[in-house]
Amino acid sequence: MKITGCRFIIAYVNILLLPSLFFCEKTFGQTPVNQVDIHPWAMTNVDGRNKTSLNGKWEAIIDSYDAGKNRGYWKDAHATGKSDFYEYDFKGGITLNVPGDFNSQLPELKYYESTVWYKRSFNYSKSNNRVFLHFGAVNYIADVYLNGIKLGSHEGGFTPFQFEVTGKLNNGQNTLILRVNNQRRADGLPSLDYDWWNYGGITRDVNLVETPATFIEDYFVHLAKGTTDHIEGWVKLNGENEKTVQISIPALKFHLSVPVNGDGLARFSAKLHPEPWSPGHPKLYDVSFNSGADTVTDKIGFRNITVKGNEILLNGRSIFLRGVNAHEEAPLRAARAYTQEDALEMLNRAKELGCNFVRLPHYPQNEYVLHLADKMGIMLWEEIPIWQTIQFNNPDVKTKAETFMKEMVSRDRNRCSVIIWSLSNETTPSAGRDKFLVSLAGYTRSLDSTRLISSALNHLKYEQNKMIIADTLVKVLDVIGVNEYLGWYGQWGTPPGKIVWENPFNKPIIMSEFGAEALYGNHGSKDTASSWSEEYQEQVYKDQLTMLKNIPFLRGVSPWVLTDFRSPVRNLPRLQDGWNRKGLLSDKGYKKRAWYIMQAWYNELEKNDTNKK
Ligand code: GCB
Repeated sequence: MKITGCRFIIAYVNILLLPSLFFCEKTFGQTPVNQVDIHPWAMTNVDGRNKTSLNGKWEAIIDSYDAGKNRGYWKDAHATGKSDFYEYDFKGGITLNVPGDFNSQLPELKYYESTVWYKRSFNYSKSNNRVFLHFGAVNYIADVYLNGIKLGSHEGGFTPFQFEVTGKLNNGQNTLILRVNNQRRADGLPSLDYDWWNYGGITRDVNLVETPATFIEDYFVHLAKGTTDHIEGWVKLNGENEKTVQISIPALKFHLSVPVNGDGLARFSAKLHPEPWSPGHPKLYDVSFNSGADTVTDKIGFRNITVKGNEILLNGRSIFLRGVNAHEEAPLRAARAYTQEDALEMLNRAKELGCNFVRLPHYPQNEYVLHLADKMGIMLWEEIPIWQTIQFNNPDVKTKAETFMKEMVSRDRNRCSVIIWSLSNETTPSAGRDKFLVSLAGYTRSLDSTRLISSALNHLKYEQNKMIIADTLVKVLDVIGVNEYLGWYGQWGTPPGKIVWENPFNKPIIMSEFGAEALYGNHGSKDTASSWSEEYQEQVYKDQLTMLKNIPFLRGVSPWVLTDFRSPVRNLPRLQDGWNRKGLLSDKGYKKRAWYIMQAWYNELEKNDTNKK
């Protein structure tokens, strides 16, 4: 988006335009009791566990000056004597739904960016199990207190975290208090400026998870890179009591017992012939992992995704990604989306458009989205919130990026729908940026070497009629994502059919963003951007398709964006009113004219898609 400054880096222009497996045993280790854990890990597949939901109505205090930090709100103190008093109380105040962002729940919180304290009491009956408090996501910083004692903190609004509370719970009533702060930070990810709503709060599920003393903490099962008949993977135990892990895939008559090494890791590999997962055949297998008293089951699809020259290959066959971008928002409620129904609605609309691919920009969405995409046969791009300007020279920010990447990859690496891990969106090349992102690319591959690495780049050189990707990051990417807004932030200059894209990299290119704004129902000139009309947006899409169909090495597209979404930087009265209007669908879900242009092209492409069978 960027309203000021250059959209693309244009050099020599006189005409136009503005513009091998690595295991994180160290970081995954069990946190010693009493130690404050800054970046706690989270077990994979929380839904496959013995869990008790702590969702529901939580008591809350709006603390705009963040005063409760010094005044001890986590103590939940109550006056007992004649002369003492406290100037806060959860009782009798407001309540907020968990999960749910706080901004959309009360009118006075619409633009709120500061602290809200949350409280919830629950009963627990002592058992021999180990117990964990698991949070699907809290935006942005969470300080977590159990019965007046700090368990730890977590930074990052879109990934899960947990604290072990074994031995810390009362037999009977327990009180959980969270300080949640969604202030934007210069050293945050994202940083201060971005183009979506900063929904704060406990935005995803909260669960109390019970496990045996030794439990299955994490696992990764997949086809060996480039094969369709060779499954490999590992299972990581937490605890010391068990010496073997059993893995079974009953539908393939596969049952294996694997010894656990000194680090709690059981690696395996086997010749097997699963039916490959693809959009036309989204086959999932029940896979179960057992060790001692713990069993976890999952539904896993097997496919491989590779690149060869300019091609992207799914199970060895060339594919074209018919995509769309979609924020995690429920536009009808003007709120952060968080339910299964929200996820289904978004993916159904993408299917209706003719998509086999959805780019999830610019942060990891709810796990529901990924499970549904597995089931529905939709390929996904997942990204961490490195959006435009962040502090690339700040070592703390680098640590945060690695942590967010690790949290996303560990949560989702068993989801076959995810084919691309994206490092970042529209960053400006510099020595500091290159060092940071090159290292992040290596780190991501060390977490998962089976997927493709990409990034959405927007530094382009436009010379006469040639379009050249001018970003040094290309060298570490498997797939090059390009965001270009020709017809909107940048003028065409050359007729769309005459623009020649260059690709000296011998790598596939995806047009990861393009589009234009239009207010649904607003009609006007197809030639004037400032008409904000459906006709202008439609014309941009027609022109884009003329150009895109001419790019021989283009392997996918994802227009910006499926649905209008809320953004505080979009302040044109009547036309925007706090909404980014680049949706193919309006905030009420109505189709704009441009929708039909995309849909017709996708229908045409689908007819020739050999992967749909
Ligand atoms: C972009 C950004 C996206 C914005 C979009 C816009 O390049 O990646 O986050 O919302 O443009 O609408 O300007």
